Amino acid sequence: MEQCWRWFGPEDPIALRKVRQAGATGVVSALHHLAPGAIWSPEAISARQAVIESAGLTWRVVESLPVPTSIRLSEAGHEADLERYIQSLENLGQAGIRTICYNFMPVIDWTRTELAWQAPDGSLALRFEASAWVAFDVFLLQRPGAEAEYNTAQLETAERYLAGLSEAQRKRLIADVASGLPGANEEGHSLESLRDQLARWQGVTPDILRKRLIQFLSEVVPTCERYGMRLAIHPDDPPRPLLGLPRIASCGNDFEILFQAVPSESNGVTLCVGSLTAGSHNNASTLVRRLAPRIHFAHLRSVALEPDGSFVEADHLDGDADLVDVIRVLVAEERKRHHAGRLDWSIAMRPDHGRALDGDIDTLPGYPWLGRLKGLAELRGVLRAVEALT
Ligand code: DNO
Repeated sequence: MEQCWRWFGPEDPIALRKVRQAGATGVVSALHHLAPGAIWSPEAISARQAVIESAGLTWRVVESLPVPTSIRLSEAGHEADLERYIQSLENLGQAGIRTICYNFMPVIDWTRTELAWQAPDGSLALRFEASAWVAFDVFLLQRPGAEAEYNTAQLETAERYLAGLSEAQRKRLIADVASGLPGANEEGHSLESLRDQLARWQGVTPDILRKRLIQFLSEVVPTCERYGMRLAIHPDDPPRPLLGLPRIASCGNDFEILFQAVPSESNGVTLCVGSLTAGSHNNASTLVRRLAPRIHFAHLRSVALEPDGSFVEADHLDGDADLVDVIRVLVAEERKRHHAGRLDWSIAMRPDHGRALDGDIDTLPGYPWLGRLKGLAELRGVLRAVEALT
């Protein structure tokens, strides 16, 4: 498995020199300055490639090539956006980039209620607090119909939670949830614009969204096949419906439906262990075995899940998921591909997120320097041991 590092581009406070010193050889990046739907031109792609290569690294994975909302909503005129998406894929294929991560989550991408939860050792982690979520949805956003989706105990706990927050903490909660996290599909929202966006999605059921995703895949996969490229859908994070929006990449069945509908191996998945295991219905060891041939990219991290659905991002090897087992299965899968002569079908991995440690520099939420450095070092140790012993 190639050890990679997510780098947000020239604006990223972590220089590529540091990425190389961390021991990564591959870079996961995107042209974040381009709006979703804009064509990624050959010039823009090769300029980014040149910067990465001049640091002695390779641009291995695109995370993400965002799917414009018009396509996910199947709005009038979305065909032009689709053509541009295919053109971007074509340009990436020409440039030799083979793994493309994307997601189909509506309005809000990955979501947390706290971006600096202090762990007992003083490090700062991302956290999703169930009562904060209900408080946001029912009392701050005041989404029509939200109240009916929770039981009395949940509503009472949320009310108490909200009553305990200062004005500044309430503002913080709104900003943390609505403003969007790094790499998300859409620009951040205020409460007002979030309500407007939700209105756009009224009536879109999971079935409708799934059909659109399958349609999208059948349109883009032929281009991927031509270049030996692999699409890797990112799972819903957390893997449950939020704000009444449909989420269709939350469990093994969701992915299998996609694979059956569009059987090409170019239609694959990003195994984001932390996203998937934030749902008690998912087990990392089961999923990695079930999805192995379609896993083209792995986000390695783990969460500690609580009975009410709250979760906190744990240290990489210390959450609920058995990452040693996950790595063992991925190494075996990759070897199988290599033995079959598919030498460039390696599985890229990156340490996903990390806790901010004392001495860390100010970075994007979830993407600290020291926390990820520690994560990558631990994962590399496991990888080396698995490679040597299996
Ligand atoms: C969070 C990331 C997501 C991911 C997108 C993929 O840390 O895993 O932002 O990049 O959902 O499309």
